[in-house]
Amino acid sequence: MTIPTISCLAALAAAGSALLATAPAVEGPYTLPALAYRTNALNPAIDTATMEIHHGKHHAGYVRKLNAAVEGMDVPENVELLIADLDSVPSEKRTAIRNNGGGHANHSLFWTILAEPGKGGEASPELAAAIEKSFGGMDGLKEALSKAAATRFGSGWAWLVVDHKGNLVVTSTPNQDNPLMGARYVDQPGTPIIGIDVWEHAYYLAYQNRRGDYLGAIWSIMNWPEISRRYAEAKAGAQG
Ligand code: MN3
Repeated sequence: MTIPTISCLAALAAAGSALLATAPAVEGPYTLPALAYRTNALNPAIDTATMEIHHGKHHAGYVRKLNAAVEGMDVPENVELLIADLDSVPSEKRTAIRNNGGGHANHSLFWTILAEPGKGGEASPELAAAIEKSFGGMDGLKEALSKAAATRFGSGWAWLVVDHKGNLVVTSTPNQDNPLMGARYVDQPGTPIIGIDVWEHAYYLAYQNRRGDYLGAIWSIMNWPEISRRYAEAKAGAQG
C-alpha cells in the first residue's frame, strides 16, 4: 500500500484549489438543486454514470444557460413562475428561456419524484382515488404514461398533470416544454405531478435504444409521497 506523502497531498490540494479557482462561477438567480439521494441510489433502474452526467452536466448546463439568458432581467426566484409566464419575457430571449427554463424546471421536478428502490412508499388515498377514477387504477396509469412516453417522437417528456378542472390527465411535450407553459405553448396545459424524461441522455448508457425497458424500470423508483404532495398542492390550486 502506498501512503501519500505530505508534499503529494499538498500538491493535490493545490491542484484542487486551482481547479476551483478556474471553474466558471455560477452567477445568476438559478442554481442546480442537490439530489436528495446519492447518484448510485437509483440502481438498477437508473445507473450511476447516467445520474452523474444527467444531473451534474445536463441539468447544470440548463441552469448555466438560463442564468445567461436572464442576465439583467428581474425574474422570479421560482423557475416554475418564470416558465408559466413566457409571454412576458422579451421575445428575443423567449426561446432560450423556454428551453433552458423548461430544462431547469423539468429536471428539478424529475429528481424529487424519484426515490431509492423499496423506499417509494404509496400514493395518498386521495391520489389513489383520482388515479382509479381517471385510469381505472395504477396499472391503467402506468400504461397510459408509458404509452405517452414511448410514442413521444424524439426528445421530450411524458407527464401526469392536474388540469384546470382538477382532473388527472396524461400528456407529453417535445424538447423541454412543460405543461405549466400554458395553452399557447403546449397541447395540454396543467400542473405536472409526474414528469418522465425521455431524452436519450436519460437512459442511453444503460438501455441504448430500449426506451421501453427504461420506462418499465422507472416505476420501481417512483416517490409516491412526493407525487401525492404535488397532487394535493395542484388540486388546491385548480379552479374546479
Ligand atoms: Mn434530461
